Amino acid sequence: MVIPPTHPRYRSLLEREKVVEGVREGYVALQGLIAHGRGECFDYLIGEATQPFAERAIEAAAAALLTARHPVISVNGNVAALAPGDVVALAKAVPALLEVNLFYRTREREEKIAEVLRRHGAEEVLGVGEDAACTIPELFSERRRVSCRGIYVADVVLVPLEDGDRTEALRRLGKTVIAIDLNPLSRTAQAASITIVDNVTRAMPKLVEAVTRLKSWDRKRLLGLLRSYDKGATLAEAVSHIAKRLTEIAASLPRRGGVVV
Ligand code: PTJ
Repeated sequence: MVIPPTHPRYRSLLEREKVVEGVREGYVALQGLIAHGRGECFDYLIGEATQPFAERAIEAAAAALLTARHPVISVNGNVAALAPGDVVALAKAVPALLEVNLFYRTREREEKIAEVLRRHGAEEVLGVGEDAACTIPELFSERRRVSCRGIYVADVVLVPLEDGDRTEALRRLGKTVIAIDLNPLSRTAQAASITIVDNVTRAMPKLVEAVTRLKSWDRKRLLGLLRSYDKGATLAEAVSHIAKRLTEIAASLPRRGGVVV
């Protein structure tokens, strides 16, 4: 499908097409379309731009990744469709390991996602086939199967676009979880250690930028930045931002007395 760049919703339509293409190629779950629609709705409410609360979370996330002993980036179907190049660039910049971890796990999807990442320059992709031999306790979805060299032993895990159960299970294991989720009310957003309320397509390149910028900072300064990040306050700001925006939009809508016939 050809979308003219002049279309007012060009970027959004292009992203939708990428997810649809991922379904056609067999690596995005059908349910990924529904998840994407939910994301689009929240992006609309946020204003389809990275807001200051997201910028602050991105800085904290960069500090967490740079001070980690064993950072891992978890990749699912939607992320592979929407931001494969940025995910690989981030893994290289930190450096961090890449691991495929799927809610609707099939061997075929695992392999296809690893292939997409390799096409974008990834050298090693964990979590495919027998490599996902370790188990996250108390988690009953297919997400429980993880790489013994990756998420299982990670101290910091980046989970762009995630379901709440795994975030909670990873937190219970004492791991720092960084989530990217457009819905500030989701269980993932609430349970993560650091929540970036933004579109994965905008947040990922900004995260690569932040990691590159903060790389020259010493550990003490990075830990100071991390300590100053307040997740509760940042989420509250995201919700207030949406509420304020909607109130302003409602106030600006033209009012007419009665129905024009
Ligand atoms: O590839 P799999 O098998 O691991 O499955 C992936 C999906 C996304 C289908 C699975 O994890 C799922 O069902 O997720 P949920 O529970 O629908 O949650 C997805 C969350 O991501 C929702 O809170 C959405 O608002 C949010 N979201 C959707 N698109 C984006 C997003 N957040 C950031 N950027 C987006 N582009």
